[in-house]
Amino acid sequence: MDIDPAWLPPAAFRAVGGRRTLVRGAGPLVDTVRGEVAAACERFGGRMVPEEARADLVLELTGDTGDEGFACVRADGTTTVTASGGPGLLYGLFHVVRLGEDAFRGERAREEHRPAVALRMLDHWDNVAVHPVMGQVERGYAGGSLFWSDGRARGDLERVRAYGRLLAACGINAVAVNNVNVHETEARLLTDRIGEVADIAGALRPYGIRTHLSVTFAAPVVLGGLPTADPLDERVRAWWAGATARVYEAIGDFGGFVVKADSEGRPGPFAYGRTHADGANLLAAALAPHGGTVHWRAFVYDHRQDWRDRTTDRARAAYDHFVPLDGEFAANAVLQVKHGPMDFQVREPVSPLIGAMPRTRLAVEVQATQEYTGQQRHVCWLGPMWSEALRFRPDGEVSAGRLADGLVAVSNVGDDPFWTGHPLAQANLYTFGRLAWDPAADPRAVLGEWIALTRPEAPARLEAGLRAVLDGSWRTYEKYTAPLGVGFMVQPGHHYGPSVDGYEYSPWGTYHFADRDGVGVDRSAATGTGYASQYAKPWSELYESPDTCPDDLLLFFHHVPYGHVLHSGKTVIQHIYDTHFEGVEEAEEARRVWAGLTDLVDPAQHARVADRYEEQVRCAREWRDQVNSYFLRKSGVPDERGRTIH
Ligand code: GCW
Repeated sequence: MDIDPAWLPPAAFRAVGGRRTLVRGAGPLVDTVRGEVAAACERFGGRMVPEEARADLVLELTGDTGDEGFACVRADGTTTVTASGGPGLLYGLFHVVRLGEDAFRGERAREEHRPAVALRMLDHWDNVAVHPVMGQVERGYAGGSLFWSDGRARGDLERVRAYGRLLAACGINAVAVNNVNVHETEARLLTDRIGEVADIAGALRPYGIRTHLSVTFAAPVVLGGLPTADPLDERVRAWWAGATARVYEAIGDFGGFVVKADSEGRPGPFAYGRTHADGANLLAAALAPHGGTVHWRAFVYDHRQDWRDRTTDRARAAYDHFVPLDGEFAANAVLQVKHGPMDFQVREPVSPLIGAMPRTRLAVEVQATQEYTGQQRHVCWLGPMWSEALRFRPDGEVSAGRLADGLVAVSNVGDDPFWTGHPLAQANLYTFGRLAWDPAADPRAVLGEWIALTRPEAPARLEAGLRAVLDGSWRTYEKYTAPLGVGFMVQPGHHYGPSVDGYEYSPWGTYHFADRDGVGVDRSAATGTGYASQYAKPWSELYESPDTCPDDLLLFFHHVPYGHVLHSGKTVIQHIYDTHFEGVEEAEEARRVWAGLTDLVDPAQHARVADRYEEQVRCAREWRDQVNSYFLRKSGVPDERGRTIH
């Protein structure tokens, strides 16, 4: 099967390709721009023109827009894009592609575009060797890895280059090529196997993408033969400096390291009585002379807790571990924080760490791979969720300050011909890139862009159909899964499908505490774990009381009786029943809408999505029936509307 062109089908270049274009400037990314325009012209009959000739489109390396910014203006029949850096010129070209014919109509006042966030990154949780439990890609739902296959580099660099092209077209500029859980084979990418990483970096570079590597904190021991990985040991520091210098010999523009330390059993500084700042600064020092950055993950919590112990609250962990270290991290260390305090659930509050470390560089991590949101068998467009998180202001609506230096998504891409397994999951990847470029963008406008690019000739009925099935899909998914922010209730291990008590008596810190009287986790300061007080005002006050806590998050913050009345006017138990019935109905309706688009979508793609809708509806019914039956049996409260609950 051919590889799906995703949001860069040839027809997306029709407007550019039919015109006379002048590209002015030199450098590798300018060559990429030239190559793109030349290919489009070949297809659509336009041409590249020389200096003196009249041009419809000028793409020019000049001005002062910063490396990634560009300006666009149209006057006297010519559209001009200027940029002071190669990446900016490339982004400017893709901007014109997005505008399509509009780029060549009338006049356009000069507009400057610059990314609001400097680092826009995808982390691949790809293993080099197939892991006995996690497989080739940890939490991967799109086939194998684009980069690795069964212990080796996959070698298909054309595909990697095509991937880089798609990423550049939505504004992503960094990729980490291996899993943050760094196993034995993968550890060696840092040393004797760096050449394989260099090949990938070479294929991504023409699209302005820097390559990063996940490394193990124990590398000096497992690769260097040292007796310790203590960050304050001179031998350890020298080993990292040497290893890092050799990485830069192979990859001159290498981005840096990603580290998961003291997290879910990975090695880290705690073993040596050192702090996470000591750990991060060790790697930061090795990278600094070369201009690299260490991304140090804040996903540190006790994954061996006793479910009987109600005083330990996993949600508190990142804040408790890291806030005392504010100000201690090196300038080229970035703390990478999951957007919520738990783990990529369908509904979580924004992590209180965001905004609480003003003297530390921060990157926010979201999960495009749909581990907890339907595993790319369900349609769940996450744009609105990410947008809510990115618009969150730690001190209320007061500051418009900088939230993060970086935005990172765990990639949802594999070697699948549609890239993302579920063809409609491509929308998540595109939306992530565009929101990373501009976190204030309206996600629905971004969805519109994605539709227009992906299907340039789409009749209104297709556009409306795609919007109908994608727009509300996150809320639909939320409705038929765990209610009111309580989270989890998934099958342990693989995390697909319902199991209400699946994690209730486990060591993972993921409980809902349902009993015959009520459900939810008391995280208030007055009577609970105190998590609510990790927020600044007004959030700490708002979350503290069930009276002011938003309905969506009620069970995340409070344990309430089933008869507790929500702001919506419904009781908690009736809300659970109603949303679960509605969620299934909405999934069925989406399946119906998709079925009506048969004549407008490529048959292979239509069939793939139609199959997945069968599975989504089956699974949604399973969720509905297990969750509703569970709560009926616990509470004894019947459904007001007398529907079938088993
Ligand atoms: O969500 C959990 C996943 C793990 C993952 C971990 C993490 C890479 O279940 O598979 O490990 O988060 O983010 O480190």
